[in-house]
Amino acid sequence: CEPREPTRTGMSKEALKQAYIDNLFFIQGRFREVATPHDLYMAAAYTARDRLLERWVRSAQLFKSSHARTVCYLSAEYLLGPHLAKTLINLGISQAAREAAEDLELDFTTVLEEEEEPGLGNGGLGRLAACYMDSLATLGIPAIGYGIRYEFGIFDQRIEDGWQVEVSDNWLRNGNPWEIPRPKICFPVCYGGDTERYRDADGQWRTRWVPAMVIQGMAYDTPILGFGTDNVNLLRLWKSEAAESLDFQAFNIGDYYGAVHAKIEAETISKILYPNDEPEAGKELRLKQQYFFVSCSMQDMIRLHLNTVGPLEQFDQKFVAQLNDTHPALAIAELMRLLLDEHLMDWEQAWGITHRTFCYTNHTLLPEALETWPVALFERLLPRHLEIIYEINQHFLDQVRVRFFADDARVARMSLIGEDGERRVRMAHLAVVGSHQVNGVAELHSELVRTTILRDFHDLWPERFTNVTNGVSPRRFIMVSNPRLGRLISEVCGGTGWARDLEQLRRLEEHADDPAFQARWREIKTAAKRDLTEWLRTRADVDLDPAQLFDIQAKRIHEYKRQHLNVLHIIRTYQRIKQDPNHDITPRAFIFGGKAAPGYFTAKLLIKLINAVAEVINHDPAVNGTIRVAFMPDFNVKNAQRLYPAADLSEQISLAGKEASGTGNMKFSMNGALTIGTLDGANIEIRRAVGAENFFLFGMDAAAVARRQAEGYHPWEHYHDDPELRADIDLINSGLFSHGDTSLFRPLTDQLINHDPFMVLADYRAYLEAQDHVSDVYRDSARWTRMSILNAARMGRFSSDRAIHEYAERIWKIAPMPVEPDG
Ligand code: 26Q
Repeated sequence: CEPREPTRTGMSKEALKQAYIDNLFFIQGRFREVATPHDLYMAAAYTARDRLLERWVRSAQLFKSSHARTVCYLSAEYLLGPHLAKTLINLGISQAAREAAEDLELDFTTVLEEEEEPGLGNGGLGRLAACYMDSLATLGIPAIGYGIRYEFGIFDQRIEDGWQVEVSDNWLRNGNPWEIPRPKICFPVCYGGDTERYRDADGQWRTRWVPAMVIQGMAYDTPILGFGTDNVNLLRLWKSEAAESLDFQAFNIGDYYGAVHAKIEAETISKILYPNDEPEAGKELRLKQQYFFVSCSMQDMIRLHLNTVGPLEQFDQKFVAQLNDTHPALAIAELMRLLLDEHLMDWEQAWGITHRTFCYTNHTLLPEALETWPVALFERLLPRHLEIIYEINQHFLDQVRVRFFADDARVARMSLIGEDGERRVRMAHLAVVGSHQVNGVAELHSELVRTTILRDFHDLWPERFTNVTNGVSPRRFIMVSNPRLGRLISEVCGGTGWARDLEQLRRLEEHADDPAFQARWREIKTAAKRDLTEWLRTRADVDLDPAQLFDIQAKRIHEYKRQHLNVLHIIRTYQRIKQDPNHDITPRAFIFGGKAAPGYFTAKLLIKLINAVAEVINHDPAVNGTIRVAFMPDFNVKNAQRLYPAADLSEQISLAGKEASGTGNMKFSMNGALTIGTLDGANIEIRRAVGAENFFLFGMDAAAVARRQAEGYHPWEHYHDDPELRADIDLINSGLFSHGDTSLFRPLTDQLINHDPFMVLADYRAYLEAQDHVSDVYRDSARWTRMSILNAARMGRFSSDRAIHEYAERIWKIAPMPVEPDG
């Protein structure tokens, strides 16, 4: 008889069944008859985890023995989404696991649904970090993702009476089977106090930081496996806790209350993710968080380096550190501090190493989103880092003065310290000065980075600037999210190789006009629309019809993203139906999803408006179900996976020049949605890839926006000149959507008519025309389906694998190190 496969590593259905039963028994202490859905999920998670760990250990051994150059991705956010389904796919045992579940009479889908996702991010930037971790492992590039293990991630969103209500996200409540605590990997992190000068053993003047408070960070590791490879990388998240020694000290002198208080204060630092996607003035805890994870991470990198390579002089040969926006930019000052003060290096050498280690990705041009911190706060919290930043600034500005003689205005503009009003540290300037490469996240965005916010820096160091257009993981956003489509693609491509080589999607093109293939394509779309309809029926109390055109806008609620432009189109369609019941309207379901920052009043009012409009339209007999409006509550990765496959039309309607890249645009298009969009962010590149004839373009481009703004923009002229626009805005204020309250939505409409900073009214007419075109094309099902297939077929470039390949080659100079399969 055949030898049995090892229970913890075997990949066959039989091995998985045995492992599952074992884990249910030995980890959860349960047998089938009494197991809760959570027990069943945990047993599945541990079954996958054992197989992950085996590959992880082999990866770690290889990387250690070969002194592999390693990418350290520094990000305050990781929006990972559920692990189980993705891990099974990457292990290549999705099918075997499903069959094992069937044999055990388990409902596989219910088991998967039981997982609580780690929502350790706000939106695009955090999700990008997760896609990049997935691609780093898939490409076999040794990497560590460093971040914060927030005890509470992004809030869960409920909708009550049409308003957003935030519910705390207690994601660790039932335990997290994917993380491995590392109590021995912990580092002290200091705050406050003063600095003092002293002479070292060689008689050199040195600085020592005498902090007021010390806490510690402890590592929690999550293994990240690539697809179709045995490479496993590490996501290392830090949890803050009281430094043990300090605890004891307080206890010894009898200050029990003080000791417990210190413990609580320490634990507060990694307690909760800030739910805003732009900085708020002077939030001290946020700065503490940033320094906390950056300090632990830099100390950990130095420890790893000393354990393997040795001399710190070679630090930048072992590591490259990518800053995901400015949130971790303090790492530059922290590495300098560690090299200067703790490892007694001289300035020039320390600066050389630091500068060669860091690279910086910018994700925004919005002035209100650029991070700056009051010098006074810095001085109080991080006095030593402020000194170091001053010294970096001095060296840097000397360089500027040499290059641009007697240009004081330029020096003031470029300084790391802003002097207009309250003195502030400019984190983007620190990031650029301390890095050897700076990139934007889409072609237009990178161009605008060079010519607007970082123009002076580009004048000084043009070679430092580059572009890497964002990408998304086809494993997550096709295979996991849309398995039906995944299977069809595998059939066309002859296997799952396309998921590692997304250019293979091109092979779909040959079938774009084949009626039989088109029919299958539509069936897949309709099935996904049915699934979503069913979900929304119970979760959002709305009845959609899968025959309708599913028109979806899902992203953070923000004025620059212009959800209100979408609402104006809905209201226009509604008025057309009311005015002429025989008006030939293409049936549509308008679907929204997205969270608003809890303190962002206008965004929350927009959610209320969408729900108020939904309430009226969905219950108006005159509409007769032709159009429907739905707000999907709690847009997170899990729910996003339900949306993308069901979309016919993807709304990417930000004001040109405002959306750095967008990544939802890519996820929709990969799933066969057509885009209605402006020439903003990556939309431009998506349109170029899929062909202008397969993209519904409208509105001003970034240059036209700049011209209009320079001329002086007067939104009320549009309001006065366009009777339909006026009627739409007036209907909002009529009280129809607010039980007669004519003032509820005034803040929104007044802003539009009088200020309209994102030029909604200027693009209104063009948007309506593009939407009418959409409606016409949708009626020609063969034409639409062809366009849909071509969209998916031409999205190869937008795989995060392509993006990571570019980072690895052009920026990090790092080669893959594949882990050979065992046996
Ligand atoms: C900063 C300081 C204090 C508190 C919060 C923040 C903060 C947190 C999150 C600032 C910004 C963010 C998130 C930004 C973000 O998600 N940007 C998006 O990044 C995507 C990936 O590059 C792009 O596709 C989007 O265009 C961009 O908006």
